[in-house]
Amino acid sequence: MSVMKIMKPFNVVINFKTGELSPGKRVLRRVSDLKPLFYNQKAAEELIHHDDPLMYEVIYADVPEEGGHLGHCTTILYPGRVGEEFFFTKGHRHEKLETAEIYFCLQGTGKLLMESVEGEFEVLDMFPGSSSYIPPYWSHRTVNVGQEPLIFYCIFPGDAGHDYATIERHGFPQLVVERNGKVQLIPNPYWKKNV
Ligand code: PAN
Ligand code: ZN
Repeated sequence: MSVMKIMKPFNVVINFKTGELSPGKRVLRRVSDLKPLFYNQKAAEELIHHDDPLMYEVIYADVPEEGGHLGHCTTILYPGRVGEEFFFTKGHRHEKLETAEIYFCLQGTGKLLMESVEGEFEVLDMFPGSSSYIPPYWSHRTVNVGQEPLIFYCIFPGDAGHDYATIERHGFPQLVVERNGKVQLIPNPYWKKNV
């Protein structure tokens, strides 16, 4: 016999063009919220002092953060750069490492960077209709490499939890930059392999 509270089924409505999820709870992330994560700290400081641009919004459906439930949200990652680096999400691994996630892209063009706990690195393209499976044990970060907002829908186990500190310490193995008008992945000199 389950000890979970029985809750009522419900709908949320997602606008595929804007990423609005309603009803939902919105979290905003500005350049200052991601400050330690940028390769070019001087460029980040300049942007923060100028107008501290909004990088992304996450809109969460109201679901208990418990096993058995499925957390779901939209992310709207705006186009832009800090120095050469395209705007990205903080990136995290799940506190409960053995939990997976699905990212379904609604609008825009992006890269999904992933690193396993063993230090393997993988990148998937995100485009309208792409549905990316992030298996258990992989850290994940999205990068907007286009001119439009990158909008995607995420579904994850309610009890996954978010560990941001590990990524803040280690970084990802590669950076996504614009050089000579092109999107390029280059080695991250500050990356520390997970041990
Ligand atoms: C996503 C992310 C969302 C924002 O819902 O949380 O895209 O990225 P950060 O959490 O790295 O700021 C997800 O992966 N949830 O588990
Ligand atoms: Zn996640």
